[in-house]
Amino acid sequence: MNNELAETITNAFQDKYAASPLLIFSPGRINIIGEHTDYNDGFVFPAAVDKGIYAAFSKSNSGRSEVTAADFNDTISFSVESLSPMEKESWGNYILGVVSEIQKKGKTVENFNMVFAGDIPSGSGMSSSAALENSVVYGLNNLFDLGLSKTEMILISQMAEHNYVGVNCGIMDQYASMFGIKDHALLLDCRTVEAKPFKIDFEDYELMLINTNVKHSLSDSAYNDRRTVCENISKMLGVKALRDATEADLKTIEDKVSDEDYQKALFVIQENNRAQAASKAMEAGDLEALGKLIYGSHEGLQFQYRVSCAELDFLVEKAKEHQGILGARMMGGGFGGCTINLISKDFVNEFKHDIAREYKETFNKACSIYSVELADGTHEIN
Ligand code: GAF
Repeated sequence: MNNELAETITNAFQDKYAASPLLIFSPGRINIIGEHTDYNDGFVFPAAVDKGIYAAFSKSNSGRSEVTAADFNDTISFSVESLSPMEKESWGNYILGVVSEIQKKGKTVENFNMVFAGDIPSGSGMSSSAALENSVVYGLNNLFDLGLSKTEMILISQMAEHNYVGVNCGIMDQYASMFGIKDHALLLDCRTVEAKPFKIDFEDYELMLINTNVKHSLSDSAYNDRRTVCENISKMLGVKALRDATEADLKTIEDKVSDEDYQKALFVIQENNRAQAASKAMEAGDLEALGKLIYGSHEGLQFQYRVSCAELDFLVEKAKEHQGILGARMMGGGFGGCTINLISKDFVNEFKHDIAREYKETFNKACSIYSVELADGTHEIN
């Protein structure tokens, strides 16, 4: 919990509106394994982290809503009675999208004021967007007594991302951010939207993130394109989603699709199997097996699903060469952001030191390294 940031946001809100706000924390997430499986109705293995969005809210009497992103020192003003998307890439779309989706549920949101800031490293792929969406829907649900369940709230956040932000994301990020449990990762079945919590204690090992500090352009359109490929192949196979297909099923249409699309669908089927196998490995305490699955996930993301980039591949290759690392892979949508590494505690310092130097030498920029703490999901701070 970042008490300093919580206090800064509260003070900024009080200075601006002379009122005590409702304060919400909504976390970012990591994902151990199960990438690009969520929109295929498959399994993912995320956890909420102790970094996220701090958002302060109150009702507005001015007939307008005002939202300030303290990090960018930028304010937008609008009326909840007439909403439309802002230009692409505007942070305001995360807010307006959520309000609009709440309204589509037949709920009445009055005008409000909001000030927010976050401590999720930008472009890290730890889903600051889902954290922001969830903070808005959770805050407005409390403020206006809307009676939304947590599951309804995450579906609203997801639809805001589809309809206002333009990314046809799955449900993983919003779920993990809303339902996170301290010290646990969640094996989430994205079809039933139900999860099994796993206590994460790897004893002599820990999870470490390395941020490439790059975000390559076109990642949103590449994401949507891949989702379309998966949906088209599901249709050809006559299944609801790729989660329902086996490798043998896919083989039957091999000559009807391009090799690239075939490999993408194959990746999804295999990644979904890996996510489930990972839960078995964790239940058995078999970290070596878990590590192999994690390396396998990266290989698939790199060569079959093609959502990696040179910086991510470099970090994973270096992890493979280094002593004490059981698994490493890119995390999240891809084209930048972080790798997640399952590393022996004995080698953390040495690897940090080596990788920082090697990354700098190769890409002429710094990577950032974080240990992660698994935290509770979106909640009110008193
Ligand atoms: C992004 C999306 F928002 C998620 O829904 C998920 O598909 C992920 O990429 C890839 O696993 O974070």
